[in-house]
Amino acid sequence: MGQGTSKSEIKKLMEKTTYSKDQINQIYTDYSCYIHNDKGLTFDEFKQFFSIRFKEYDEESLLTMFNLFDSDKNGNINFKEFACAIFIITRSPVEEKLSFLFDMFDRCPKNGVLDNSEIISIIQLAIKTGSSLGFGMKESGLFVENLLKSMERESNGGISKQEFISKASSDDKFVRMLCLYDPFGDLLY
Ligand SMILES: [Ca+2]
Ligand SMILES: [Ca+2]
Repeated sequence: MGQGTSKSEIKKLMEKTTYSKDQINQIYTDYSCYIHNDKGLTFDEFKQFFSIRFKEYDEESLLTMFNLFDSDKNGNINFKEFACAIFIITRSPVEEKLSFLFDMFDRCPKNGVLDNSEIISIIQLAIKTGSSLGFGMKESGLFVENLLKSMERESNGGISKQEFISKASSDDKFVRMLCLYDPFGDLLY
């Protein structure tokens, strides 16, 4: 496996993501089809890879997502960053997905709380992506309303990450509406 991914790094990756060695190899093969330089995926290549899953996402959300996955902040997604991204998007526990979504939407300003406008952005996106995934408008509307109400009761001036995770993790519908779901069967994403 290229890009200086050593055996011990693969082992670490397997521990972190719970993927088997074969699955890591499969992810690497898919990843290799999209890269055009050995630093890793550019933002455009990243978008191309995820275009089917995140087709309703706006550019700004995708860019924020890309930057969050780019943990060494070099402007490319290398293989390790990529495998972790795939894991967060699909198989990670719901709390981890929510933590990621929180970081993605805590952006203007990035201050450790979600204020009203950030909550509205996340809900607007959830409704848009949820309806394209087959969640009914009424169903998603009601769900979002309940989510908002329960959050309002708890918070003054913003929702902390802890509140957000504890409120939204009661079921995984919210993260699934935002396209963070584990695919069926043997599919990895
Ligand atoms: Ca990087
Ligand atoms: Ca904020």
